[in-house]
Amino acid sequence: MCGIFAYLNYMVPVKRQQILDILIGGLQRLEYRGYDSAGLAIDGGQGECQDNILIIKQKGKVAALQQEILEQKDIDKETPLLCHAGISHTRWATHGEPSPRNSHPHRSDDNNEFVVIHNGIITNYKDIKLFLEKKGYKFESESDTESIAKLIKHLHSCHKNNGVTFQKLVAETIQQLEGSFALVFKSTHYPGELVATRRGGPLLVGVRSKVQLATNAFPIIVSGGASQDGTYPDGKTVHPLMKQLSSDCTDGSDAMEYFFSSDASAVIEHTKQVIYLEDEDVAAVCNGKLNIHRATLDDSNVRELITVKMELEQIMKGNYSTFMQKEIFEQPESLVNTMRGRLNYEKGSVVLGGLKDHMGEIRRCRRLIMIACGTSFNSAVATRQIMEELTELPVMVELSSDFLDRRTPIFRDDVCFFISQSGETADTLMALKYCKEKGALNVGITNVVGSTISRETHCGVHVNAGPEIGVASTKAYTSQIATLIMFALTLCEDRISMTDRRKEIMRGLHELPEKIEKVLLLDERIKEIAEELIHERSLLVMGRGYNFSTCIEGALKIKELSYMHSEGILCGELKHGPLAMLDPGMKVLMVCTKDRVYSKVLSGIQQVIARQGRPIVICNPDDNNVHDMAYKVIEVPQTVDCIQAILTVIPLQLLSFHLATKKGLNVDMPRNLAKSVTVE
Ligand code: G6Q
Ligand code: GLU
Repeated sequence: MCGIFAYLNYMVPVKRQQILDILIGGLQRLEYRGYDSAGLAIDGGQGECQDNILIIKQKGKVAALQQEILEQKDIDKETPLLCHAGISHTRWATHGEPSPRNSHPHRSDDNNEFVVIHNGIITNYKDIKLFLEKKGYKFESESDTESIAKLIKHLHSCHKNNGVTFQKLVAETIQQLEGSFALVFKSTHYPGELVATRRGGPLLVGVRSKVQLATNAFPIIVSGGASQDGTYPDGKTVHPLMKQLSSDCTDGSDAMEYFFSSDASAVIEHTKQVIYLEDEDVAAVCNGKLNIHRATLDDSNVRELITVKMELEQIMKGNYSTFMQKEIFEQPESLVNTMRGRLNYEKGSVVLGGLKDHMGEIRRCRRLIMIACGTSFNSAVATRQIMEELTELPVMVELSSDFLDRRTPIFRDDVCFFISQSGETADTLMALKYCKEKGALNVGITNVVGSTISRETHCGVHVNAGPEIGVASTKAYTSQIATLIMFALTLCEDRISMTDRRKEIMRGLHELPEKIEKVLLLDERIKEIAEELIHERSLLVMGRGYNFSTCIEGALKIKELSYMHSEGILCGELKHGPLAMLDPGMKVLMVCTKDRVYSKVLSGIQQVIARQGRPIVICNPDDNNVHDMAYKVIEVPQTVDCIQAILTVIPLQLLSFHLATKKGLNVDMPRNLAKSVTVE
């Protein structure tokens, strides 16, 4: 995935320097989404001239782009520009190595007549490229995106300047595209205009106006509908907002600013009024007026202007060195937020508002299937057992990509959960579309409000962990587990036989934040252990039962942050092969807490030390059995068995953080990764 950010000011005087600062600031907020190269496009030249577009782009992080801008000598940064459109992009390369020429914006020709920024993959770009090369177009990069820039120029030339609107050109262009995209276009033919569109990639529009807008519902203009200035075919009806914008404003109230972005975190410091675009929407700003067009109406004929609840400090590091560290230490609070208004311990009730209209259907289902990737998949593994116990239903956990490869049979009486922090992961989205076609009831478990999965599922629950910026998921993971446990509790609330078990689990959740605070106090001890482990060639993490998810999630954290090999191993499998990896003196991590499989894990520890292994064991306090065998122990408070995984994973989150820090690696933006993988 990548970061898209664009800014348009209309009748608002803004200097080029300020515009550059706004664009760079937007990219910095989005850098966690993709960061192997960055670029931007603004009106070049001097003063208000809009007849040429200046593209500046560079390999590396946004800081490298900033340096490139500083080295540009002939930019007039001081003349206020009354109307300007700028676009910017942080890339996560899929086609063509990170390099200046493969970076975005991509252009249509040497005159930069059309420039475009893109998130996603155009799967038919080679066909488009071949067609355009036969028309004489010369390509200069390996990126699939360049085909889009040259295609829109080709379509423009086919119109032979017959006054085709920018919006219509973009609509024609995307009809030729296959694959996924979020796009923003700029052109010398349409100065002061931007057009944005999406299919499978997130994109929103922030709106800032000096005056209260006439409406917060933007009607969709179906192609063949209203003309560019928002008047409808009858020549009379005018888009309500247009009244506001098209009236002869003398008090400057026609002044507008628009912010296009991949997510709200880059917009909220400017405005909290945003519109989430849907697939196939074409949002065009012309003469300061925003129109949203579609070729065909979808199930809603308006787009709401909503107020984002995210606060700026939520996306700042605060007193922490990295977002990941902040998010690890935020977990007591994020779990409180996850349970707020849902778990009422005193009343013994759990209410998940987002599901209430579908609980009847969910109760009648024959099977639960949890579908996700990466850490989100691990949260499904963490809760499968309690889901089985409390629902007495078969529960499947599926990796989205493998689920799609197998084309797993899905039935109308299945309930499918799509667990995704970002709500934009392409594989999980594709799995959602597959399950929709099969007629299953689809439930979204997401952390990003307004994300595609949260909007395309029948119902769902926001885990409410707050914005998670660090690429390595931590607080969203523990909140996903708590959310899924709460779901399981709602499904058995009418089972008398489960009353005591429910009470025990609810008490465990209620006490959880305080117990997490205790685990976080281990930070210094974990840091010392990290220094001891940093030279290990591989870190094996062993456990079973409810703690097996901690093993695979801990191993994933170690891999993605420290780049060391690590593997989560089911203790029950040790003697079926993995034990052969043990060398005398080899340090292994093990998780052994007091639950139904405690004695089996103890025997696993014995198998390790029988081969002179040196286990570092995450266990409950004062466990003499473990103390007698372990090389070192990490003690976490005991809690209910199905909640214990939330406490046992935190030492491994901290360990991976310290391993990465000790190695001088970028904790928030590990190499080759991105916060949300919006490409298959
Ligand atoms: C984990 C990574 C990664 C992530 C998956 C799924 O630390 O961030 O494994 O969990 O890419 O992302 P979503 O949860 O956003 O679908
Ligand atoms: N597929 C495009 C490229 O490789 C865009 C990748 C992205 O989403 O950043 O340039």
